[in-house]
Amino acid sequence: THSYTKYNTWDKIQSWIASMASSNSNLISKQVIGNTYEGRAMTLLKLGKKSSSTKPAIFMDCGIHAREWISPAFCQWFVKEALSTYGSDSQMTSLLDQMDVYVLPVLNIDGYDYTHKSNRMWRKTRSRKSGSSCVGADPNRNFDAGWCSMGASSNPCSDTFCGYSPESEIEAKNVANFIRRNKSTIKAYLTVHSYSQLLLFPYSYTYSLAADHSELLKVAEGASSALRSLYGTRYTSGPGATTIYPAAGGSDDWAYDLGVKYSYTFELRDTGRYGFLLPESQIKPTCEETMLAVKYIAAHVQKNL
Ligand code: 0X9
Ligand code: ZN
Ligand code: ZN
Repeated sequence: THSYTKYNTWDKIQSWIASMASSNSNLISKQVIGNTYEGRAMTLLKLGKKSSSTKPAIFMDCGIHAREWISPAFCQWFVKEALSTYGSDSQMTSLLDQMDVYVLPVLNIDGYDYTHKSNRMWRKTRSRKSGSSCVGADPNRNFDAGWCSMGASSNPCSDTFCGYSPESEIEAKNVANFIRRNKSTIKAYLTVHSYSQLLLFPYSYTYSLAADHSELLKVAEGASSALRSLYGTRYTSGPGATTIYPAAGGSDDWAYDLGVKYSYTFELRDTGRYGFLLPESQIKPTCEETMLAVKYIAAHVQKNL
């Protein structure tokens, strides 16, 4: 059975998605944005008060990297909190009244399923191509942003393989197509990873500073302080290239260059004690503190609509 304080399998998450969407129809709807390489439906949840006009939106995905289990746990937590605090929490109420929040609970579903069934440390997709016996590409090296120019590998056996071309991975392509289709309404792009306790923003494919660098930094620092206020967890914020490492083909840089100004990558707990194997006892505190950061960013986006 599904639990917000456990690492749920894809089967559990899939039925959770269906039940969330059917039991809260005034605030939530779902749509399939495509299928994964292995044929699983990529279902996007849309949270927000129904409106007759098109609302501005925030897009958030989790589980780009298969082994980063705290990430999908956070997307599930976010949906639960949004629905359960709408009407009582003034900020959440105002957010969902004014904006829609698209949540993709698991982007790399095939990889996530593989980490539950075969190899806990798998990172990439599960696509195959004749000519190589190695499986998968790194979906966060596969977006069309300085593609494969640095911090990525053209070797199909590498964990940071950029793929055979930009958006060669159907999961990246489905997300990119959705964001392109909705680019006039999407004001923020949030992507959730682990671990290292970082709040990153563009660029990672170049050392050049983003045009909106100072605003992105100010908002990241405010979000990090909000996060720290709950349990004292320290985050570092900055551009990806200098804060973690240069790495091209990431979804954050791609969304930013498309015109989505507020583009952030979260690297959740911890700083390496448990790494990807973060104990389930830390799901609740990690998610509660991260909610504060996401809500801080959302409030800033709302203020600047
Ligand atoms: O390397 C990544 O894709 C991310 N770190 S992780 O340990 N979760 O793999 C960082 C992504 C930062 N953004 C870009 N490189 N565009
Ligand atoms: Zn990651
Ligand atoms: Zn809560």
